[in-house]
Amino acid sequence: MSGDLAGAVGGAKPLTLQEGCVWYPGWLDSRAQQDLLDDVRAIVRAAPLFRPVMPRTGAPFSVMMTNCGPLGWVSDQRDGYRYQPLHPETGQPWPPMPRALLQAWAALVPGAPPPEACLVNFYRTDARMGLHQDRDEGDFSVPVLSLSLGDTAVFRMGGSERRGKTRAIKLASGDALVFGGAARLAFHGIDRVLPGSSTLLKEGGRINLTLRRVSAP
Ligand code: MD3
Ligand code: FE
Repeated sequence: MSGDLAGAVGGAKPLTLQEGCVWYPGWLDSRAQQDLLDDVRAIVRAAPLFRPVMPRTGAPFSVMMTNCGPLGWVSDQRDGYRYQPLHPETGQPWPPMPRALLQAWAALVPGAPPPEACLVNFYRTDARMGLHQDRDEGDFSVPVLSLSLGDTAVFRMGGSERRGKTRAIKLASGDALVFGGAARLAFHGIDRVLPGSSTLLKEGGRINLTLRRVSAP
């Protein structure tokens, strides 16, 4: 069950990290974080975590994933990165997006067409995500919204070229980030998770949810 996110907006002011990239530290208060975690647990029961592998090489990701919403992001060795309406292992449709996520989208990306996919990433404390761009969507004009739960992560972000300068910020439980404009195609990744930095997840680790528009509005 999810509470009213409108009442859960954190006190910290939004910070613009670069053009199109706005960070809302503590956007979800602890009650909203717990409620969203309950939603995530229900999603994982309906759509079990899977471990994607890289196209061609078949190298496994250290992050495990699932999705909710009409489409989900998947990857395997043969067919590579893509969005599809069915879970790759169960063959079932992804569960619907919880109301709390749709409310967060309406609040932080006002006027955007509805999100079609929410990718849910699970990091154990040894998981990482290398620097990459998100380019599997059909439209880059709509921002991506990220929400973090659990242990703090060192998030690294650069520009639209891999070799450019990067900066790192610590993303904590409850933080929201919006990536629009030029930031939509910025290189980004997770350097590491800081063990023991949050008590939200009993076994530690981190969850990141990214809401995305996949097809042209
Ligand atoms: C900037 N996830 O799922 S969230 C991803 O914390 C991903 O799990 C990381 O990168 C995580 O693709 C980083 C921040 C994020 C997410 C999507 C973006 C930044 C982004 C898409 C475009 C630009
Ligand atoms: Fe990404």
